[in-house]
Amino acid sequence: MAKKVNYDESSISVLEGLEAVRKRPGMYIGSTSRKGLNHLIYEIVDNSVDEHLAGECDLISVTLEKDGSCTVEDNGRGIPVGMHAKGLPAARLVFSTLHAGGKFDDSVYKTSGGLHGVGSSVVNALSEYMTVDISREGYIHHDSYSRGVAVEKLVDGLLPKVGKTNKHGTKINFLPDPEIFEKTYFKEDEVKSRLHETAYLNPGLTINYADLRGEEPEYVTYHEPDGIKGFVKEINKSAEMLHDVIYFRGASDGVEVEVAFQYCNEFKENVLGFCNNIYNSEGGTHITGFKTVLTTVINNYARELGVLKEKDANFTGADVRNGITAIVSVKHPDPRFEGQTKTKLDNPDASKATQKVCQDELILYFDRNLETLKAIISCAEKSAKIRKSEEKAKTNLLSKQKFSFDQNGKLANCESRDASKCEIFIVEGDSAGGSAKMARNRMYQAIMPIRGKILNVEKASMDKVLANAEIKTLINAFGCGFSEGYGNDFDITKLRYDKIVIMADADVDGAHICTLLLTFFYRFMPELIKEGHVFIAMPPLYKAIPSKGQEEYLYDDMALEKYRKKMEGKSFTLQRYKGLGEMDKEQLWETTLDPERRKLKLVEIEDGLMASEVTELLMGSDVAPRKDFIYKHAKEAELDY
Ligand code: TSJ
Repeated sequence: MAKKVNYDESSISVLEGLEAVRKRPGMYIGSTSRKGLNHLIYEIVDNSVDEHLAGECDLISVTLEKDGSCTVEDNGRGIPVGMHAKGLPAARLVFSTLHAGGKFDDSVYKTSGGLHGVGSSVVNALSEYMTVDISREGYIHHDSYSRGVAVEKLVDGLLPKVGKTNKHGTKINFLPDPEIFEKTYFKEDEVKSRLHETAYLNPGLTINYADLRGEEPEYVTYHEPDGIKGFVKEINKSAEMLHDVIYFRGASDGVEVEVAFQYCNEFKENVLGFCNNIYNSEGGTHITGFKTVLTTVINNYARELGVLKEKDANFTGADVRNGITAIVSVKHPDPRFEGQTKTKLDNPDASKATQKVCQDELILYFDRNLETLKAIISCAEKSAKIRKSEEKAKTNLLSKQKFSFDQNGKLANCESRDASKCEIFIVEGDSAGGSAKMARNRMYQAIMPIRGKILNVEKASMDKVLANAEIKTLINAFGCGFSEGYGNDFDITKLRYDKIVIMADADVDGAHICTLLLTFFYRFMPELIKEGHVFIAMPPLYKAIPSKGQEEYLYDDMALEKYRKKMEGKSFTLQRYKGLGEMDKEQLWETTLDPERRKLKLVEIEDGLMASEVTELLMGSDVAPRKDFIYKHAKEAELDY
């Protein structure tokens, strides 16, 4: 009897806890857009990774099921199923209590990822259904939930046994609740990228991925025995590498530090930080620790070798990192995070430990590998040269800025000054620009036509971009300055438009212009992209005109295929748009400008691997993959707004 009362009480508090999650899901998973959706998977997978870190699991499988649900299974010990002090089976408690850190036995989780463990009950609360199968102690123990509420009947207070087994492990299947999420279709590229990253960070782990949703199922196995060394190799695979990957590890003050890096002949830097296997998109103390030591060490060697003379100024940190791809991965017993997305590692001892380990190991390595050292120093020299020319270009730009504001009258600004409602369309070509100016809602939509040809960004020639009149007009129009290398004039709070929309033809030239603009934003105003202000307009490729019924715009070949199926037997003519210039102003409004009907692709950068790929594509010298990237992302576009 006492037990029963107990159960009721805990189930009530459970409900209240998870009800809060359903009321304010954003508070728990960041957002209910697709980003939040994919996080559900990561929350669950991270638990299995923790089991791996505890030394108890070496295989995880992640399956995107046909019905839209996701299954995560591991070969760990299985979540304990015994009766917990609170009168419920331990496993049920895991899925029905909001536990800070999400772990009911923290001794095991010394290295788990800080804020990221909030999860399994949150995922449960936000799932239309969730089923749990735990194999341990000879049996499969089963449980099930609907929107966070347990629906499985307990047997003598415990989870029902639904079969015998000599295996052990945990299997979770869940379907994100469409009442909560704007979209419930997992984005496979992001899931794969994240799983691949997890495999690099856990060299002893194998992750089997399956996507059973399409007509052709997809299977991928991620196993990366070379760890972060392999990760760096993968990021640099299409670049001209200047030396073998340098790798070292060490520990100091109870913090483990692992570093891999390699320089390439590219004008970019890419330093990724991880704490307890979780990517820190905002960096943090481990990253600053590494950068500080690298800058000092390289400058000291440069003076020692006479590359820098007495009168010369030191290389800046950015100079020293010119061409580097680096991964700094630390394991910390008690990680703290700060920053806008709480992904910036904040522990001062992580910086100290990283500095200690890097200082010792870098000197040990460079003393023995002079050729590599020289190659790295010449990267810094190149960067310093370019930096100086850019500084000049920027000074010129800034001094002329006030007078050059929209000299040639090309920007058709909007009337409203309410930045949250304003949009600016950067339109390829004067004729499309002209139609767009006529078609737009002039209250909220600004139009800036640009001609693509003049804007030819080779890597390392951004000074030319800055000299471009149209780019100057853009910088002025955005109102928030820009930043690169030295100083930081960028202030996103001054941004005059909530959405910056690139509108280019769906052909090679259009893709090129798109790339150039994205490169420009990525390099000089990365916050615009990180904070979700940059979009690519998706004008339709076709207009279908049936002999009877409504005309329809078709945005890609998939849509055309669907339309063909729908119209089977009926006749229609197909008009193909070769470019924006072919549309009259009504068509342009209907298809590309009207917030109710248009399609915009949000430009986003999610995890470390993806960010590196994007950097590679946008900043690298290889043109072909860059084009593919733009096409692919354009093809995957959906209605983001
Ligand atoms: F979090 C979760 F419930 F969603 C979940 C947990 C999801 C998945 C796919 C796996 C897991 C999980 C949990 N895998 N392995 C474990 N291990 C434990 O919970 C566990 C097992 C044994 C012991 C022990 O001390 O004997 C301790 C723990 C934490």
